[in-house]
Amino acid sequence: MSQYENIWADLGVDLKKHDRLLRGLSVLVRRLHRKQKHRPKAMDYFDDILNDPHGHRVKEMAEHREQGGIVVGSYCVFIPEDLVLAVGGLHVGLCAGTNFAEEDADMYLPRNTCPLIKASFGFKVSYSCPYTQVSSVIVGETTCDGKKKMFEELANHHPTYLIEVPQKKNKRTREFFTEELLEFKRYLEKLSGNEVTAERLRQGIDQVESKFRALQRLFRCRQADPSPISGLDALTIVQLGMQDEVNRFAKQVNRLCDELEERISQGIGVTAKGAPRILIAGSPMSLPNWRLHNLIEKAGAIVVCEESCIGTRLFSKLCEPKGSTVRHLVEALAGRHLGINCACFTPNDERVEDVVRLAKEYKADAVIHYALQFCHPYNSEAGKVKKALDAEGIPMLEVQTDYGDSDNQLSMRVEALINMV
Ligand code: BJ8
Repeated sequence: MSQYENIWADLGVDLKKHDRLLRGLSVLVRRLHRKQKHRPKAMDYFDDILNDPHGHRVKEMAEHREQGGIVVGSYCVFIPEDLVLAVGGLHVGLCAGTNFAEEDADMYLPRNTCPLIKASFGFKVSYSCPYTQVSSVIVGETTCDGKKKMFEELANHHPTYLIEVPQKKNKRTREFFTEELLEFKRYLEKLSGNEVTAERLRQGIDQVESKFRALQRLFRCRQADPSPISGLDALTIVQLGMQDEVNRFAKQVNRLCDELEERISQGIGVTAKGAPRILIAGSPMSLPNWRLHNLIEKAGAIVVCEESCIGTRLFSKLCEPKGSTVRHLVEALAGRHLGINCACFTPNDERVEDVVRLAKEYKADAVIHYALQFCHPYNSEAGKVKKALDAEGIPMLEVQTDYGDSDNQLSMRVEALINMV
């Protein structure tokens, strides 16, 4: 029996289902992460979290709530963690990357719903995720239609708040989004009983952006040839950053980067120099969606970058406030978030430009455009991305998958791409 079982039970977690979930996760970690060679020593911190994914951090969150604090869960990088920190709250990313609770989700959502939505919602209605259970509120957003409609149903199962995200980027929608975030600020103040002062918000932004800077540093290390870290490990770190305490996480990523930079100076990598380098662009890969990285790296190539919200879209933009009042800072947050080139925007040419630029910066030999099944925004953009990459002579493979287990066909296509570059 786990030392955390009482906490999970108090949160209303279905212990039997949860036990199955944890066992499945531990098999995956043994099969994928532990089998890798030449891993950096400073992965020890992240391995400890993987070994105990719902333990220590869930306990911290449950204790925070017992002491009167709030925990805010969300499914999208458009929800600013900075504002949550400014009211003394904790933030947790709840997106799920497994079909574990698909059957539970199918009772409420259309079958042809994106697997990320089904998985995340399924965790709620199956009571199998302690992070979902510990959330005082889940904050949704109006990005894709599937999510919008899921949030309507979610509100029947959990306290929910919705932020309207514009679909176009211009001065008017930036003003609108600023007002939307100010409204969210007022909501958080009421929920927590704490006021957002300019000083607290500045501190919140500094903490979040020190995490972003640490991730930027990690990704710069991946530009080296040979890369000092596998794509699987780098992806896992970004995934774990959705739940971990922000300062501790940034410190550990920086500690890892010290080692990676040392490795780079000595020419030490996880593959031989010259191994095929792959950039993945598209739908976010939430924990434990490690399938594509595993296939690519098992075939002898290395994933050097993810153009994704569990990747560069999360951390590339920083705030540029034009003053120091709360309104100035919230305006800067709106600007930072509207700089995220999610496929839910139209037009969204900036994302196509990002993929081409990143492919060059990371010296990628090929791009895999990854879209989840029924994810219309990313599936629809694949053609434009391919055209732009074709013009630069960079090969692209278009992949569309769900969270199912069958790898055969995907594996053959990935190997064919790697043999070609
Ligand atoms: S900012 S990518 S985190 S919305 S994969 S649920 S788009 S059907 S997750 Fe996303 Fe925010 Fe955009 Fe990023 Fe819909 Fe597509 Fe599913 Fe998606």
